[in-house]
Amino acid sequence: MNDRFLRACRRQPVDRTPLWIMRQAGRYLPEYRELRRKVDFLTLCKTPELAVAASLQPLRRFPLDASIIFSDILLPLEALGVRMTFNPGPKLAEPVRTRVQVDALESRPAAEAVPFVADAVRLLRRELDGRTPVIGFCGAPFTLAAYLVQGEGKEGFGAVKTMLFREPATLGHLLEKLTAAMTDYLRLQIAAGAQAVQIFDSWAGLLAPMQYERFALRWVRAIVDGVADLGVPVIYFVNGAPHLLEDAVTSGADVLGLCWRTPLDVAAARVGPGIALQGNLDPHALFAEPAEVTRLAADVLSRVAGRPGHIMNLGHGILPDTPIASVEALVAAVQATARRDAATAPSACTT
Ligand code: 1CP
Repeated sequence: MNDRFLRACRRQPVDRTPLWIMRQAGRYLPEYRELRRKVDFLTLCKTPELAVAASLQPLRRFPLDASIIFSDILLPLEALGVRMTFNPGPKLAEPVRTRVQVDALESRPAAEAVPFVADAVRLLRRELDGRTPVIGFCGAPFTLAAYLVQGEGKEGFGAVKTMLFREPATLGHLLEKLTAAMTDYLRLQIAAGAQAVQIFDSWAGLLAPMQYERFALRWVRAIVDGVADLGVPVIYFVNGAPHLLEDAVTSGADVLGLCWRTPLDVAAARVGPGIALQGNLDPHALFAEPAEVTRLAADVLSRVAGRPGHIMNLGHGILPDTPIASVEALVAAVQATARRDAATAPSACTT
């Protein structure tokens, strides 16, 4: 089995840096666009055979070191009774803005509300047969609340920040419910066979350190604690948060996923050696010519070369118009590190 991704999560030695790409199944792949011409996004997520087909698409093209279940961070909110559509971003039937609405959220077990996710994990494990590990995921409570309160994706997510300052107790109550639901949801995925999980905090960077602990980090810590007994590595991806790194590292996760804004060597010095790092090539770097992509990827890799625990990735999800040739250049740059390491490592039979 290819376990270099899991080994890097645990800061164990690896033959080369593992690579996977956030949003690796998606619209930059012609075969994904083809699949989506036949079926809408929610049906794709809710049909295990189709979700697994989407998860496998990037692995057919590129020798990636991990596979991620095909879904969306908002989908498990159906367990709370939230209804949504996608076009292409999420839109909720009704934003959740009042204490009465928060109190009315249901708490159905994920196994009942979204059983197709567990089925997809099982099927993906079977199809991969050890070729790569399977990553499960969820949204972090603050990031989910940002969508729930706003009702859709929106620059700045002003509605949740307004609630934070005007009605902090209501937001706290919402975050508590989301934390319980996401703990249950990750446990379901791990029980079905997910070998690592990632918590996406895509919008926690909108918070100042004064609010980050109370409204984002403590809930992430509760989820990490809530799955710790299951023994799989946890990745905490926090986007847009160079001002929060020293706090984020206290989440308890095994791996800190970084956005592209902080050079990895700087981040490594700030967080210390006790946690693996994931990232962090700027997704827009993939719009450069392939030779430049190679150079930029090599730069990211070199910044933490020799530091135990690095998983190569982008600093945020891959963009829909990304050229395939750029992903190939990224893959080649990661593979070149193994050849370079082999060339510079002392030969085993010289002594
Ligand atoms: O293989 C994979 O990695 C794809 C699976 C995946 C994941 C991990 C999808 C499919 N979405 C996500 C996570 C996700 N969804 C996040 C966290 C990662 C991040 O920060 O990028 C977020 C914030 C969302 C919310 C979301 N869903 C957006 C973002 C835009 C917005 O309005 O705020 C979008 C475009 C979606 C829909 C969606 N999810 C996934 C896909 C492929 C799509 C596009 C739907 C389509 O047209 O096919």
